[in-house]
Amino acid sequence: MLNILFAAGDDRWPEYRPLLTDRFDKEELEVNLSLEIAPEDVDYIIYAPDSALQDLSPYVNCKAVMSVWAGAEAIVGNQTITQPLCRMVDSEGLARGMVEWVTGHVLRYHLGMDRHIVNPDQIWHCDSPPLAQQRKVTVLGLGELGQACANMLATIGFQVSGWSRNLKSIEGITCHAGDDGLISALTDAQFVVLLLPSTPATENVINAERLAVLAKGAFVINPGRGPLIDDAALLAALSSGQVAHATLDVFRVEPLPQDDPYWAHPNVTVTPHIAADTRPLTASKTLVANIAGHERGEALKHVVDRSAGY
Ligand code: NDP
Ligand code: OXD
Repeated sequence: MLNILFAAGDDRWPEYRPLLTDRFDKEELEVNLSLEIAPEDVDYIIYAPDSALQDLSPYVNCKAVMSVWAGAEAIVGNQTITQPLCRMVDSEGLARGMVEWVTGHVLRYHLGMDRHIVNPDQIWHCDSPPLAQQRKVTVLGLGELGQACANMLATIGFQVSGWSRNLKSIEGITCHAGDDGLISALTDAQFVVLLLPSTPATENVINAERLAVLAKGAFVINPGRGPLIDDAALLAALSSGQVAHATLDVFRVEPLPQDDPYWAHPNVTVTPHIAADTRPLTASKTLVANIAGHERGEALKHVVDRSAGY
């Protein structure tokens, strides 16, 4: 019998409980899944960074902490988590949501939808948009989510470049890595999609110098994390027209304070950190599969590299 502590928020428990139970049954694992278990008896913790449980030091026999979030920046610094820490990777739910959100926002700008949707003067805008193959899109971060988005955008026909820490080889995507690679990836890009984790190395990766190499009138789409952008530099680039419009889903402070200039800016679309939710149905499948695999002696999947911060 495995003891699985659910510490991903009591509000999430009613939805997760039957789904996790069903998945454990399918894996033929006998478990005690509960909100309360004596710490020394706990085998695995299903966790969320916003959990009331912050001191994990009493869980001395815990084999792994499995976060339901993809981003790990809020937990990598928790010194009481000494157990292996796994993050959420879910190609059937989270990644699909991100692909839909990113593709939707890229297509909005590519097709110039706004001027037809909001057209109070009833202007007959008859210039048709170019084809996707005439547009360069750069995706910063080619991990689980960045790669899924880059592949979809390439399938639609965009010229897609990507940037990551380690150089990748992905069919249909021009891949770059490292500092020089970043400037090459961004030069003349008409769209930039940020899907990097928030780490000390990625803070302000989008700054004045890098915004300046984009194509004039580029679009910036950030579903990654707020600290990836130097906000003052982005606001200046929006004022000068170097950036035509930005869609921002994540911010340094969330919810975004009412007096933040992003709210009032006519060329900024704010969405409230909804780009890609963890979907309990598919997330339960990946959580339980990881635990079941580990119990069979397989290596844990999606383990956070604490030294890299993601
Ligand atoms: P991954 O860890 O799979 O991918 C991260 C990518 O970023 C990798 O390609 C990695 O490079 C690259 N990277 C990391 N550090 C650097 C660096 N210093 N320089 C260049 N590239 C770097 O993460 P996911 O794709 O699963 O998620 C990405 C982020 O999306 C999450 O961290 C989270 O912040 C955000 N997110 C936002 C959501 C929302 O609703 N808004 C929902 C879910 C996630 P390499 O491949 O070489 O390691
Ligand atoms: C996540 C997020 O990291 O929703 O999962 O941002």
